Amino acid sequence: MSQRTLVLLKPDAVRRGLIGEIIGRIERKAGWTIGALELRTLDLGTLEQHYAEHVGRPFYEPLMEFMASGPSVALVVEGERVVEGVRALAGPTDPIAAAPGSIRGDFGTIVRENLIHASDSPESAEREIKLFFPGLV
Ligand code: RTP
Ligand code: MG
Repeated sequence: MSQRTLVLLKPDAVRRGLIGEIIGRIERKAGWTIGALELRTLDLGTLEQHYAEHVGRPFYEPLMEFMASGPSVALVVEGERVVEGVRALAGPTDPIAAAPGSIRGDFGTIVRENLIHASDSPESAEREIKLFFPGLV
């Protein structure tokens, strides 16, 4: 089943020079393609909408500050089961619990600075794609 998902390479991934490494892993999956891609420092308005589900949680404010701390790379990935697939490549939220071989497992240590965001459902993906790439059909 072909799908789309919204992926963010977070500011830690960009600062650490891991854009190529992470996009390379996504790109090498058979049949997956990149439908849109942009380097951008995310503004608080966009981030408030993106992380609306986390308002009020203790990690919300530091998360917003971190996500606005430098450029991120936003991309749309298209292909067979990409929603589940990119989250599998990323690994679980806590990088220490993430298996080696996953992006977070290979490169992360801090829960907040876990390198990558990927939509958690096809419905979230469509909402997030509209938010980050309003011109994309
Ligand atoms: P994401 O939304 O970024 O793809 O990550 P996720 O689904 O794996 O994790 P989620 O629960 O949606 O949390 C969003 C992001 O908030 C940061 N976080 N910090 N306890 C903490 O300090 C904490 N918990 C979550 C992470 O950056 C996480 O990806
Ligand atoms: Mg999430």
